[in-house]
Amino acid sequence: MTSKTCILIGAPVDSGKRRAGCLMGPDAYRTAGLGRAIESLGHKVIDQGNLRPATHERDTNDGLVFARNETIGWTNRLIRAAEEAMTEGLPIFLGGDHSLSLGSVVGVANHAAKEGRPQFVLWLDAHTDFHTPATSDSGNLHGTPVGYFTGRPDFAGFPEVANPVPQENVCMIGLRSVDTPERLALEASDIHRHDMRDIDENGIAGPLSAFLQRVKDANGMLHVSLDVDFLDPSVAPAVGTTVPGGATVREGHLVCEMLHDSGLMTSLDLVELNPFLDERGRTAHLMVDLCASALGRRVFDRPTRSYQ
Ligand code: 5AB
Ligand code: MN
Ligand code: MN
Ligand code: MN
Repeated sequence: MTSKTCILIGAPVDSGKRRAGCLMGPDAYRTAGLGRAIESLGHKVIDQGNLRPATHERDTNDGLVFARNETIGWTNRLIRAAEEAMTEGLPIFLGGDHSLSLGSVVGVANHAAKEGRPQFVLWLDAHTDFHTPATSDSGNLHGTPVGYFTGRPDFAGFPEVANPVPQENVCMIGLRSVDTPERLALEASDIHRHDMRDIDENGIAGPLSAFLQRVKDANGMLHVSLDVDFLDPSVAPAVGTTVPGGATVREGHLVCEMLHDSGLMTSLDLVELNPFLDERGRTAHLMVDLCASALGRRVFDRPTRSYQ
C-alpha cells in the first residue's frame, strides 16, 4: 500500500444555507477518530486545525441569496488552502456545508492546471448542486458549487474561476432530488449523472469503474466530494437536507474501496455533516469509516483491478 500524507483542513463553513450546525462538523470528525483511523492505515496525518474565512464585507441578507459575502470569504480562503495543501499531500476538507467546495475544487483545479494535468470530480450527493445564484429558488449557496467550478455565470463578487472543471470530467452518483432549472441545465451539459434508479438497476460499481478508467487514461487528478446526504437518512441522519432512498452503507463503502484500489484520488471533501442532528455520533462515525475505506481499510486483499 502506498502511504500518503493526509492533510486535515477544518472548514467550519456554515454560510451555505440557513439551518446552522455544520460549523461543528470538523470537531465531530476529530471526536469520531478520523485522524487515528487514517494513521492506523499507515498514513501520515497533518491536522491544520480549523480555518476562518478571509476578510469579507458584512452580509445584510436583504436579498434572496443567503450570506453571499461570508461565502465569498470562505471561497477565497479555501482556494488558497487547497492550492497550498496540494503541494504537500492529499487534502481532506472537513466541512462544513457544501459551499466549501466552491473553494476546495477551484483550488485543487488551479493546482492541476499548474501540473499540466486535467482535473476530474466525483460528486457523491442526493443533489446536483448545479445552481447559480441566479437560478436558485432557496438562495442557499450550498446548492451551487458544481455550477461555480464548471464555470457557469452569475457568481458576481466571487473569485474568478481560472481553471473551470470541464463538464465531461464531472461524474455525479446518488442523485434523487434535482430542481427543474438544475435538471434542464444538466441535461444540456456533458456532466455524467447517475440517479438512484440507475444504481438500483445496474449497481454502483459499473458507472464508477467506467469513470475511474477515464480518469486514469487521462492521467487526471481526482477530487471526491462526499455529501452526507448521498447516504440514506436511516443510516446517516445528521444532515439538514435528508432525502429518502439513498445509498446503503455497503454502497458507500464499495465506492470508497474502489476509490482506494484505483489509487487515483488526490483530494477529498467530507461535507454537510450537522452534528446537532446526529444520533450518538453515528453519522460522524460512518463518515470516518467511509474515509478509512477510501484510504485503504479492507477486510481481505483482492486481486488488482484493471485501472491500476
Ligand atoms: B446540498 C436545493 N436544490 O438549491 C437548493 O445538500 C437543495 O449541498 C440543495 O447538496 C442541497 O436549495 C445542497 C433544494
Ligand atoms: Mn451537496
Ligand atoms: Mn446534498
Ligand atoms: Mn458516467
